[in-house]
Parts: sequence; structure tokens; C-alpha cells
Amino acid sequence: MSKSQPKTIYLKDYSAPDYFIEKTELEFDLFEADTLVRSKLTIARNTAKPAAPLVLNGQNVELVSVAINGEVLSASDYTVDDVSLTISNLPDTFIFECVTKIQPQDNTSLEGLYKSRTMFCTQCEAEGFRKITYYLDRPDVMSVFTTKVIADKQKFPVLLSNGNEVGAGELDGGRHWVEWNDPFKKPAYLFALVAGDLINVDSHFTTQSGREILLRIFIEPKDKNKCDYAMQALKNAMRWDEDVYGREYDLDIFMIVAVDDFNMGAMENKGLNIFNTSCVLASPETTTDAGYQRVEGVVAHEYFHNWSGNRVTCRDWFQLSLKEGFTVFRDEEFSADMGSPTVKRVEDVSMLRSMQFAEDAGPMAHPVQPSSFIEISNFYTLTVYEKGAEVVRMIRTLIGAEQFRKGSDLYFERHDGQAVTIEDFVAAMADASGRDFSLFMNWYKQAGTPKLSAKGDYNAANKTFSLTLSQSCPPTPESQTKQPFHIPVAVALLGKEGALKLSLQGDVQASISADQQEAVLELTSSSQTFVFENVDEPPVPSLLRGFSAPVKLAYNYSREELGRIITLETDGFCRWDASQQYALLVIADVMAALVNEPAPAVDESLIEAYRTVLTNDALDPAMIALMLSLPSEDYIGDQQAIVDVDTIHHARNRVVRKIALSLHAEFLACYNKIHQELSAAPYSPDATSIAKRSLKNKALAYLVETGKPEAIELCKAQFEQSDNMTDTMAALTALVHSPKAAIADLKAACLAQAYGKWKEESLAVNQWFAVQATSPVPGALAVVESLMQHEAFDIRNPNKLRAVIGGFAMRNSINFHDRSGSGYAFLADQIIKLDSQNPQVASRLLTPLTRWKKYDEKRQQLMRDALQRILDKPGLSPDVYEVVTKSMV
Ligand code: 0A1
Ligand code: ZN
Repeated sequence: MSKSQPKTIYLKDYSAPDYFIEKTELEFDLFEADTLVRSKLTIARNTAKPAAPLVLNGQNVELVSVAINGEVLSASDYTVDDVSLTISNLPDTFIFECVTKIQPQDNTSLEGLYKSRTMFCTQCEAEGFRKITYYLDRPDVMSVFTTKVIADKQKFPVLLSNGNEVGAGELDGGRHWVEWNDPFKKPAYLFALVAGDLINVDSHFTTQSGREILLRIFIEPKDKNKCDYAMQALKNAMRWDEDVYGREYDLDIFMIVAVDDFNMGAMENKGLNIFNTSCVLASPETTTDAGYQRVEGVVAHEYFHNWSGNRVTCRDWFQLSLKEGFTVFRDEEFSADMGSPTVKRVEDVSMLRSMQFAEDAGPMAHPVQPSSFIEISNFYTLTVYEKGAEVVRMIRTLIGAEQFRKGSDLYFERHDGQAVTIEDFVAAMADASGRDFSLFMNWYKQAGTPKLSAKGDYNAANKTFSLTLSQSCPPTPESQTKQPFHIPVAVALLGKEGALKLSLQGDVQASISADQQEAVLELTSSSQTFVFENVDEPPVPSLLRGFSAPVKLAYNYSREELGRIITLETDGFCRWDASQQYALLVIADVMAALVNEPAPAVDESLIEAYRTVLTNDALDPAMIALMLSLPSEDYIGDQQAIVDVDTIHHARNRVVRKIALSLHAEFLACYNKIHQELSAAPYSPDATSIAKRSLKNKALAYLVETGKPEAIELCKAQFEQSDNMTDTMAALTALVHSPKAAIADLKAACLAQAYGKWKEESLAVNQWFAVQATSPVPGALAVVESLMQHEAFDIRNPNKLRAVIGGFAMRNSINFHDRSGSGYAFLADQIIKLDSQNPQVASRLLTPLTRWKKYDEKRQQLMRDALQRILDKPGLSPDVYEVVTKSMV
């Protein structure tokens, strides 16, 4: 059965539910061939809707029987279609019972109840519960759940659901049952069930009020030694939420289950989080530093949802960013506190600018609070998550940390146990701070990345510096014209010796920090001029400190001015950004020159700036590594109206090589020094060691770029001797991605050796797949095709698909965009195949094809052909249908 013709749903059509479900009692009888779900719902009519029939959502479920108040209904008493069950003429309160039959073992969509390897598990957000049983599957219907799970005891000794275990027992035929009760009302999307042969690792946490919480992570026995890091991250997150937000955990037990087959990173089901193994398991031999940090961030993210998402949830799915934007903001701040705040900020902004900005400029662009959708799964986006977090961050910037905490306290207190809107969240912030956020709401309602243009004018006679800020925003699908945004612009003025003391003329909307070195200017109309007074020398303005707003900044900096920011700015973000802008100017020169000459010169001043950064012992090594990383090809492409794939790739490579050759001695010294320091102790994923490794491996990558035999030897030695995945993968990546034909045998040998070692470690194999799929060396498509035939490839596993197909289509521009169109045709073939199997994954992998407008005419045509071929597939899922049709306009 499939859904009927895809239909658009609008926020403006929201209407409260016709019925409420006070109590939900479920019984799952799990068998190999199918599962019986018995559901008993205590339902009350919404008295504001006296005549409404009961319309329950249900999809891919077989209705076995249905009863009202104990009376079994006959087929003429109700109607069923492929998405709902309707019953009319019901009393104001009643008990609804039904039995449904489902086939979890055949459920390849990984939505609803499904099997991951030998384990049963669920994924109900956003609308997966309806694939389990008939229900009011919408987040504003909140209910108390009791769940009894019955299964074969030997195969499924562990039976879990939300809340507390309230009973267990044995049954005939080797079966057993466990019953769970969750005392907190919740929407169905937070329901979870797990049945499997799992072991658990336990720990405890004592809350600020002295309650003892059992923390339990369930894994397959082979992964027993891989959950210590997640457990510690969980405890850190619990403490942090108490300290920073005053939020304490509420149940007596908090469980995490690791599953191999999962569409996303993890899911915050009440008291029973389900995690993609990639976001919870970690060991030095299989997990890189970035992997460790991801585990820490995702564990915290899901935990923080217990308040921002579960205790206070979303009224409808247009409010998704209410929980996601706020929770991402919370997890970003947590990670910042656990490591280096500046490094974290740079990483987050870098990702936002290269990925979310592209989304905001593409055909699927939507506001943080979308106004319509066909398939909500398509709206778990960088815009809702990451831009949503930026919007929350701007609220904090505007009202300050103290008022922000008051606003958050008020929000949780006012709405505990409710399903609310983004407007409710902002109202709490407004009420707590006394600030007016009406203009600010445009950040939630309008899509597109605003452009912020700035112009500075120094008047030596008056000792004033006038800064004129103007904003505009390109049209996006939902709106051709835009209202102004309320943009907080954090500014410092840099003199020859450093930041100048700031004082603003007149009564302007702005605040100045206690040390007078930073002003937050509030731009609220299309253009405003702010005048700084008592400015004794011509300053260089450093704008958008800490990336105070998600905008594209345009200021005509000279290389000298950027140099001043790089050396004198104390804000790490601006310092890094200035180095990026500098590199962009240099790369742009090379790109222009490439038209006439095959090997243009590279501006030496960039090399000198890099030399200064590389040899600055006062800087955090992680910051040095980031400052020495050239802007990504995606980010460079984003600056162009039409992306010149080949020129970007070649120009950037040329600059990389030039840096590598010019700073060879410095990179080698840096590498040797850090290598020696780190060799003194076993691997540890602490912030200081991570920072050092990031610089060491950046140096290694540059060394290998030189192609010098001794550099290749050094890399090979690191690959062979490393005791950790970070160093192993850094060395392997440098070799595999090297264009040097002479090392082909070495590459093959290292890849074979790595596979031999990782064979049994699925998560390590994923990285082995990804390093090959993302290789810029010509011929990647053939490699990808052969990887899909590899014994370790599993087309039903999303992590494998993301590593191989995603790696190629999303992180290998030069090969994916091959002029022949072979990359596009390949991706279309895969989407057509995956669409019936797993629409959510298919729809996400499709993203690169939707960006066809950014490419030259020939590529545009080839990409559109690929999209058309997908659209022509009969019975296309609503997920893929929505993305393809919106992107073909
Ligand atoms: N709420 C989860 C993410 C998530 C969303 C949808 C899913 O299936 C369609 C699964 C997980 C989070 O923010 O972590
Ligand atoms: Zn989330």
C-alpha cells in the first residue's frame, strides 16, 4: 500500500485535534513473520468540535479488529483507506481498541517498527507511529503510555519501552513479557520499543536535588568496550543542563540503545534514546577525534531534548525548530564548554556557510518555521537545525546571557507538559527581557540568507568613524520580496595596536561591552549608519564577531586590512574568517589567471601570513590548523553565480601545493615536534590532544602534497605505526587522495591492509568506504561502483549508503560533476532504486542534483535529465517527489 497522491500541508490550516487520547495501552506480540499490536486508547472528544468523526492515521498496517467500549465493530461501522481509519457518531468519551498486524522484518524504510540485524526497534518521529497502529499521530496529542512487549525469551531476552519497568513474566512456548509505563504525557513520535539480545553497560548519576538515576547503554556484546565515552558524555551533559539551564532529569532510568541501521543520527524517545551506532560507539582504534566529538555532541543533543522537545514539545511539525534549533544551540554551547569555544564556533560556522547557505539559496529553501510541506521528513534540514540554532543564538546576543536564562526558565515553567509554537518560545524571551521581538520574527518566517553590506568612512578632522550597514535578501521559493531582518552586528574597531575603545554617537539601537571593545549594533531597516566617536586613528572594522548573525557579509577589505585582523583581533572567529577571506582573494586571482596561463603565480603574502600563523606558539594548535585550511571548494563555489567546478579545483590545488612547497620546512618541524609530544602518552580524545593531532595531521597533509618521497615515507610510517583511528585515517586519506600516480601500489596496499584490520568493525569499514568514495583522483565513479559490489557493502544500511553514495555525490565535487554527466546518471540510478526501499535516505542523497541552477548550461541539462528520469519512476515516494518537483521549477 502506498500513500495517496502527495498533498501539500499548510501551517495556516492548523486546527486543534478533534479528539485527545488520555491513555494509551499497547501490547506487542513479536514473531518472526509478523507482529500483532493490540492498542487500547482512552479517548475524549475535543468539546470545541462536537460533530467531528474520529480519523486515526494508519499506514501499511493490516487492521485485524476494532472495538468501541468493548463492542467489536463490523466493517460497515467504519471506513479504512490506505492512510486512515474513520469512525463517526461517537460519544464524548470512549475506549477505542484495535488489533493491527505489521511486518517489521520487511520494513526497509526504517520508519515505524523494523528490524536492524537481529534486533527489533522503532523510529516514530515524525510520522512513523502510524506504521505501527492506528492513532492520532500528531505531536499535540499527548498521552500516558503503558507498553507490554512479548517475544521469544532466548532470541529477545531484552524487551524495552519508555519509562519505568512495571512488570515482567514468563509465558508458554519459551516466550516472555515485560511491561513499561511512562508517567509523562508524550506525543506518539516519542514512543520507542526495542527487543533484542543485548548487553548493557551501567552507571549512575546523582541529580542536583539528590535523586539517583540509573544510566544504561544497550549494545551488542561485541561492542562492550565502546561505550565508556558516551557514558561520560551523558553524565557531563546531565550536569551541564543542571548548571547552565537548571534542568534536572525526571525519570529514574535513562537508556540508550545502539542500532546499526538508522536513518539519522539518533532519536530522543522519552527515557529510551535510540542511537545510530556511529553516534554512540567509540574506541581509539575505530573512531577519529571528529567521531568522538560527534558522539559527545549527539549524546548531549538527545539528552537535552528531554526538556527542549519532550517536556515541552511542538504543537505541529511546522514548529520543528522549536525543539531542534533550541537543542542544537544547547548542544553547541555544551561542546564549546567541553573543549575550545572558538574552535567549536569556527567549525559550526564553517559548516553553516558551506552547507546551509547553499540550501537557503537552492530550490528547497524554506524558512526556519516553514509554512508548507508535502513530506515532513524532508524538513529535518540544516535550516531548521543549524540556522534555527543561529536564530536562538541571536536572541541571546540581543538580550544577554542573564535575560536569556530568565527567558528559558519562563518558557519551561509556562509550557511544561504542553505542545507549543515558536511564537510561544519567543514570547517567553520577550516577556523575560522586556524586549520587542516582532521584527525579529522575520528570521523564522522568511527563507534566504541576508546579504549584509558594510561601508566604513573615517573622518580625521572629527575623529569619527561612520559605519553604514545595509541589508538585502535574495528571493526564495516562498517569497520574492523580503522584509528587513533584525540583525545584531557585533563590531570591534582595530587600530594599529589593537582594539580601540568604543563610543557611539546619538541614541542608536546598540549596546557596548563592559570593556568597551565590542559594540552590538542592531540593524533593523534596509540601511543605517552608526557613528563611532573619539576614534583617534583610521580603524579596520572587524565585523560580525563570533558570527553574530547568519548573513553573508560584504565589506571591501584590502589584503592589508585582513592582515591586521589576522594579527590583532582577539575574536577567534573573525581572525579565522579574515584568513579565509584572504585566501579567497588569492584563489580568485589564480582562478582568473588560469584562463591564460597553466601555472599562474600565487600571492606570496598569503604564504608569509601562513608562516606567521604556523610558527605562532601562542595560538591554539587547533586554531592554527583551521587558519591554515583553505576555504572548501563548496564555499568557493558558493561565492560564484555559476560554479566553475574545474577551475575552482585546479586553482585551489595550485594554492595548496604552493603553500606546501614554500612552508615545507616549517610543516616538517611542526609535524615532528607534535608527533614527539603526542607519542609520550597513549591516545586520548581530550581537547588538548585533539587540537595537537589536528595540526599535526594538517602538516602531514601539506607534506604529502609536496609529493616528496620522504613525505610519502613519513605518511606511510604514520599509517603503519599509529595507535589510533585519527592518525590512521589522516595518513590513509593523504595517500589515497594524492594525485601522484607513482604511489598507486602503495595506496592499494594500505587500503588492503586497512580492510584486513577493520573487516569486523562496521563503523571503521564505513570510513574505509568513504575515503575511497571522496577521492578527488580521476576515476572515482568506477571505484564507487566496485565498492557497491564489495562484500562489506549493504544497500539496506544507511551508513553504508552515506559513506559510498553520499561520499561521492556530496563530498567529491570534481568527480561527481564530471562533464560527461556520468556522476549524475549514477546518482539517478541509485535514487530510483532506493526510493522504494528507503524514501527518507533516497530523498536526502538526492540533494546535489537539486542544485543544478548553479552549474553551466551543459551540466544543467545533464542534471535536469537525471531529475526527470527520477520523476518518471512510477509510484515515486512523496519524499522524493517533493524534492524533485520543487527543484525542477
Ligand atoms: N529528533 C532527532 C532526529 C530524528 C529525526 C527524524 C528521524 O526519523 C525521520 C530520526 C531522528 C534529533 O534531532 O536528534
Ligand atoms: Zn534533535
